[in-house]
Amino acid sequence: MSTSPFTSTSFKIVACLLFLSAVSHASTTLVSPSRYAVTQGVAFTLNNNGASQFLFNWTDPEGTSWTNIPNPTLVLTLGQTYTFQRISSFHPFAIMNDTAANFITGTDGAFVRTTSDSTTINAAILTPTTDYTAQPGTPGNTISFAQTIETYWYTCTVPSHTGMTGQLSVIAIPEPSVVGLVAMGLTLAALGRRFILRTK
Ligand SMILES: [Cu+2]
Repeated sequence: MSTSPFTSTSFKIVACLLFLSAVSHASTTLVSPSRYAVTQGVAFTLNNNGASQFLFNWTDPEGTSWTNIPNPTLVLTLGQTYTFQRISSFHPFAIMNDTAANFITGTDGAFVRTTSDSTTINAAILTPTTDYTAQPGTPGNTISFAQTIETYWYTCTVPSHTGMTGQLSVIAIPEPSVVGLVAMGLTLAALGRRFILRTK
């Protein structure tokens, strides 16, 4: 009796599971540390950790909830609408265009503004600015973000709150699909190779 895990039947089952996991991935995928691909429109509610970070909360359409994620980089999909709502007092949340890259440094989850000049910050906020600034409150107002393919940035408009900053990257093809398909291909190739070697 064979004890090989790579019998024809088990190989087919593994291949099917890998394929299903690749094509039916969740709306939100943690692509790399602090970098989240969110492929369907969701409502982000924004809390904060003092004056140092925004904390993002959202629930995917299929029901998965993400809670108090600090300053995530969000990879958003073109054609989807995302809303942002502040849920506590203070710390207005504003979306800026990519000119903000001139005064932002850091990496996913740890971006920092290098300026505290309100004129500079305000000049980068999408216009009309009231449409792209979520004012705080309990709950605060909601802004809607329908976008083009570009890199955007978010920040707290309080000039000295330099760490309340992050990136919104808008892409046409969801990142996890590409990553998932490549991973699936490599896995299947490796499994197939082992299977062939085993059956020789
Ligand atoms: Cu703030």
